[in-house]
Amino acid sequence: MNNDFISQIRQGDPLAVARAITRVERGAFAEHDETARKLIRALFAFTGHAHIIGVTGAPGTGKSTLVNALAQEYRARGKRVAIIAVDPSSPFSGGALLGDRLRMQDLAGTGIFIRSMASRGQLGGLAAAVSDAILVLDAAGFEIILVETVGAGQGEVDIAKHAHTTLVLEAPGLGDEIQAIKAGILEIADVLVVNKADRDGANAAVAALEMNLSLNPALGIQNNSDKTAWRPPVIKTIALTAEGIGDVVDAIARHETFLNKNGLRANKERARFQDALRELLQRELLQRTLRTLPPARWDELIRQITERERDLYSVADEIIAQHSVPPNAGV
Ligand SMILES: Nc1nc2c(ncn2[C@@H]2O[C@H](COP(=O)(O)OP(=O)(O)O)[C@@H](O)[C@H]2O)c(=O)[nH]1
Ligand SMILES: [Mg+2]
Repeated sequence: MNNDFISQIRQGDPLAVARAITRVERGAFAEHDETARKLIRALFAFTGHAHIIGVTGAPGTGKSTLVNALAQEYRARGKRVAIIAVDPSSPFSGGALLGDRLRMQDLAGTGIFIRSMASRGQLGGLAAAVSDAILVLDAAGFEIILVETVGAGQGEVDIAKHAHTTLVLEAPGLGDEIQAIKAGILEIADVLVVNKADRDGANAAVAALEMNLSLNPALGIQNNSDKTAWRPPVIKTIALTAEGIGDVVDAIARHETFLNKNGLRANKERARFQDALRELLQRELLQRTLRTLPPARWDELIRQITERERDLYSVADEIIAQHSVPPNAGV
């Protein structure tokens, strides 16, 4: 790996950082990409300093607007900030692209790094791409990394697991039910934000969330032995006018202090890398196994299964026994 490139990334040079993310993104979706691996290997030792903030919630709740406002507030407080906007739902949606372009214009010249990433139809690849992009930004010295995801399904919740602090967004007027409760993402919230507080129903949404927190005392308990409790604060914002944004930044800081004081940051990191390593192994083992299996043999095995000559389990056992990778093969 070119040392100039690595030092440009580490200095936070925006073009080098953008190029690095393009490489790891390509690597995450490719079958085997040695460049992307070498890059992460070279950068990994310099990571571990950023505070990663996940922002999730139903489409239209105002995540992008809030993330932009948060980034500007952090900037005003002298922090180096980067944004990753993940849009797994609509990789080809012109609307999302247009929205992202407007956002980038909005942030042009502010020194805030922003990057959007789409799934290309593979959630597994997307999670790996986001995970690696976070590492690049961390190594590049960004102190705050904001990751925006649509909170609708399992894949998005997984991406939120990479965060040290997870914000769950609600907004009144998207239907009478609280989306986070419906989607079961309240469990992952460290800070609850009721955005669009300029609209009717914001106070009712706050009350519903507070009631839910009281009814489920387990919410907010972080996973440690002495069951140290963190009750997620519920904060009203008007992201459009940046009202309440300072309160959100303060709540995130309190959560960060709470994590550090109770040794819980390490738990978050363990959860994050356990997930990432599992996913990496799954992809690697599958790819390496299939690479040693001749296509004709694969077709024959599929034929045997469809003709009911053999069952799936014995075929899988055979493939694993005969074709899993010997050490040093395939790399
Ligand atoms: N009235 C009102 N509208 C908002 C507020 N925040 C965002 N919006 C609008 O809500 C729409 C969706 O916002 P966006 O940030 O794209 O939501 P996302 O889909 O969750 O990323 C946009 O038209 C925003 O301008 C707010 O605080 N009040
Ligand atoms: Mg958005």
